[in-house]
Amino acid sequence: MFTTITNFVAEWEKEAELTVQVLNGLTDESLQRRIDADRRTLGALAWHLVTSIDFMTSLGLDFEGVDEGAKAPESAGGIAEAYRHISRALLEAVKTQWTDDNLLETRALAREEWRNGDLLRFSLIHQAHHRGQMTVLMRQAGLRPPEIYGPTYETWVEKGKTPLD
Ligand code: NI
Repeated sequence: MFTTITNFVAEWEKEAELTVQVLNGLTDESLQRRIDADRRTLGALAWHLVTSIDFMTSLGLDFEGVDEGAKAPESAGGIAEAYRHISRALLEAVKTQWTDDNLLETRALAREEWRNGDLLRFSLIHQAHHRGQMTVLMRQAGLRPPEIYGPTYETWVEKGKTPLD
Protein backbone atom coordinates (compact mmCIF):
# COMPACT_ATOMS: atom_id res chain seq x y z
CA MET A 1 0.00 0.00 0.00
CA PHE A 2 1.12 3.54 -0.62
CA THR A 3 1.45 5.83 2.39
CA THR A 4 2.75 8.89 0.56
CA ILE A 5 1.61 10.62 -2.61
CA THR A 6 5.27 11.18 -3.54
CA ASN A 7 5.96 7.46 -3.62
CA PHE A 8 2.86 6.72 -5.63
CA VAL A 9 3.63 9.42 -8.19
CA ALA A 10 7.22 8.24 -8.64
CA GLU A 11 6.14 4.63 -9.10
CA TRP A 12 3.19 5.41 -11.36
CA GLU A 13 5.41 7.51 -13.63
CA LYS A 14 7.86 4.64 -14.00
CA GLU A 15 5.16 2.04 -14.61
CA ALA A 16 3.21 4.26 -17.00
CA GLU A 17 6.36 4.68 -19.08
CA LEU A 18 6.58 0.86 -19.36
CA THR A 19 2.94 0.71 -20.38
CA VAL A 20 3.51 3.38 -23.03
CA GLN A 21 6.42 1.35 -24.40
CA VAL A 22 4.16 -1.71 -24.71
CA LEU A 23 1.39 0.34 -26.36
CA ASN A 24 3.87 1.98 -28.73
CA GLY A 25 5.01 -1.50 -29.77
CA LEU A 26 1.55 -2.43 -31.11
CA THR A 27 0.54 -2.20 -34.74
CA ASP A 28 -3.01 -1.60 -35.94
CA GLU A 29 -3.25 -5.16 -37.32
CA SER A 30 -2.03 -6.67 -34.04
CA LEU A 31 -5.04 -5.24 -32.16
CA GLN A 32 -7.17 -8.13 -33.49
CA ARG A 33 -4.84 -10.81 -32.13
CA ARG A 34 -6.35 -13.07 -29.45
CA ILE A 35 -5.30 -16.33 -27.87
CA ASP A 36 -8.66 -18.00 -28.51
CA ALA A 37 -11.97 -17.08 -30.12
CA ASP A 38 -13.70 -16.26 -26.82
CA ARG A 39 -10.80 -14.32 -25.29
CA ARG A 40 -10.05 -10.64 -25.31
CA THR A 41 -8.07 -9.26 -28.22
CA LEU A 42 -4.78 -7.46 -27.77
CA GLY A 43 -6.62 -4.25 -28.65
CA ALA A 44 -9.29 -4.92 -26.01
CA LEU A 45 -6.61 -5.48 -23.36
CA ALA A 46 -4.83 -2.30 -24.39
CA TRP A 47 -8.09 -0.35 -24.21
CA HIS A 48 -8.88 -1.91 -20.82
CA LEU A 49 -5.68 -0.28 -19.49
CA VAL A 50 -7.20 3.06 -20.48
CA THR A 51 -10.78 2.55 -19.29
CA SER A 52 -9.95 0.82 -16.00
CA ILE A 53 -8.30 4.00 -14.69
CA ASP A 54 -11.75 5.58 -14.65
CA PHE A 55 -12.38 3.49 -11.52
CA MET A 56 -10.30 6.02 -9.58
CA THR A 57 -13.02 8.63 -9.99
CA SER A 58 -15.18 6.47 -7.70
CA LEU A 59 -12.61 7.11 -4.96
CA GLY A 60 -13.46 10.79 -5.02
CA LEU A 61 -10.80 11.89 -7.49
CA ASP A 62 -12.08 14.35 -10.04
CA PHE A 63 -10.63 13.93 -13.53
CA GLU A 64 -11.86 13.15 -16.98
CA GLY A 65 -11.84 9.35 -17.30
CA VAL A 66 -12.88 7.16 -20.18
CA ASP A 67 -16.03 5.08 -19.62
CA GLU A 68 -15.60 1.32 -19.38
CA GLY A 69 -18.03 0.96 -22.29
CA ALA A 70 -16.47 3.65 -24.50
CA LYS A 71 -15.55 2.59 -28.00
CA ALA A 72 -11.83 2.04 -28.51
CA PRO A 73 -9.93 4.04 -31.13
CA GLU A 74 -9.24 1.92 -34.19
CA SER A 75 -5.52 2.63 -34.25
CA ALA A 76 -2.81 1.52 -31.85
CA GLY A 77 -1.57 5.10 -31.83
CA GLY A 78 -4.99 6.32 -30.73
CA ILE A 79 -5.04 3.92 -27.78
CA ALA A 80 -1.51 4.94 -26.75
CA GLU A 81 -2.47 8.61 -26.90
CA ALA A 82 -5.60 8.00 -24.82
CA TYR A 83 -3.49 6.15 -22.23
CA ARG A 84 -0.94 8.96 -21.98
CA HIS A 85 -3.77 11.44 -21.54
CA ILE A 86 -5.65 9.58 -18.80
CA SER A 87 -2.46 8.61 -16.99
CA ARG A 88 -1.45 12.29 -16.79
CA ALA A 89 -4.96 13.26 -15.67
CA LEU A 90 -4.92 10.67 -12.88
CA LEU A 91 -1.51 11.82 -11.66
CA GLU A 92 -2.54 15.44 -11.71
CA ALA A 93 -5.72 14.64 -9.75
CA VAL A 94 -3.85 12.63 -7.10
CA LYS A 95 -1.18 15.33 -6.73
CA THR A 96 -3.59 18.25 -6.48
CA GLN A 97 -6.65 16.73 -4.78
CA TRP A 98 -5.21 14.31 -2.23
CA THR A 99 -2.77 14.55 0.64
CA ASP A 100 -1.04 11.61 2.32
CA ASP A 101 -3.95 11.44 4.79
CA ASN A 102 -6.38 10.51 2.00
CA LEU A 103 -4.35 7.36 1.36
CA LEU A 104 -5.42 6.01 4.74
CA GLU A 105 -9.14 6.53 4.16
CA THR A 106 -11.01 3.28 3.80
CA ARG A 107 -13.97 2.24 1.71
CA ALA A 108 -15.94 -0.96 1.31
CA LEU A 109 -15.50 -2.62 -2.02
CA ALA A 110 -16.64 -6.12 -2.99
CA ARG A 111 -17.33 -6.76 0.70
CA GLU A 112 -13.78 -5.86 1.72
CA GLU A 113 -12.33 -2.80 3.38
CA TRP A 114 -9.74 -1.08 1.22
CA ARG A 115 -7.59 1.91 1.98
CA ASN A 116 -7.13 4.32 -0.89
CA GLY A 117 -3.39 3.58 -0.73
CA ASP A 118 -4.19 -0.12 -1.23
CA LEU A 119 -6.34 0.64 -4.24
CA LEU A 120 -3.60 2.71 -5.84
CA ARG A 121 -1.22 -0.21 -5.34
CA PHE A 122 -3.80 -2.64 -6.74
CA SER A 123 -4.22 -0.46 -9.79
CA LEU A 124 -0.49 -0.62 -10.56
CA ILE A 125 -0.39 -4.40 -10.18
CA HIS A 126 -3.54 -4.79 -12.28
CA GLN A 127 -1.81 -2.83 -15.03
CA ALA A 128 1.31 -5.01 -14.84
CA HIS A 129 -0.86 -8.14 -14.99
CA HIS A 130 -2.50 -7.10 -18.25
CA ARG A 131 0.81 -5.86 -19.69
CA GLY A 132 2.13 -9.40 -19.19
CA GLN A 133 -0.80 -10.84 -21.11
CA MET A 134 -0.20 -8.31 -23.84
CA THR A 135 3.45 -9.20 -24.33
CA VAL A 136 2.47 -12.83 -25.01
CA LEU A 137 -0.03 -11.72 -27.64
CA MET A 138 2.61 -9.39 -29.09
CA ARG A 139 4.89 -12.39 -29.54
CA GLN A 140 2.11 -14.29 -31.27
CA ALA A 141 1.57 -11.32 -33.55
CA GLY A 142 5.24 -11.38 -34.48
CA LEU A 143 6.03 -8.14 -32.63
CA ARG A 144 8.99 -7.48 -30.39
CA PRO A 145 7.93 -6.56 -26.86
CA PRO A 146 9.96 -3.93 -25.03
CA GLU A 147 12.14 -4.79 -22.05
CA ILE A 148 9.95 -4.45 -19.01
CA TYR A 149 11.61 -5.80 -15.87
CA GLY A 150 14.46 -7.49 -17.65
CA PRO A 151 16.02 -8.29 -21.01
CA THR A 152 13.99 -9.82 -23.82
CA TYR A 153 15.10 -12.77 -25.92
CA GLU A 154 16.38 -10.37 -28.58
CA THR A 155 18.38 -8.34 -26.08
CA TRP A 156 20.26 -11.46 -25.01
CA VAL A 157 21.00 -12.37 -28.61
CA GLU A 158 22.12 -8.83 -29.47
CA LYS A 159 24.50 -8.90 -26.53
CA GLY A 160 25.99 -12.13 -27.81
CA LYS A 161 24.60 -14.12 -24.90
CA THR A 162 22.61 -17.33 -24.92
CA PRO A 163 18.96 -16.59 -24.11
CA LEU A 164 17.47 -18.51 -21.19
CA ASP A 165 15.08 -21.32 -22.14
NI1 NI B 1 -8.55 -6.10 -15.63
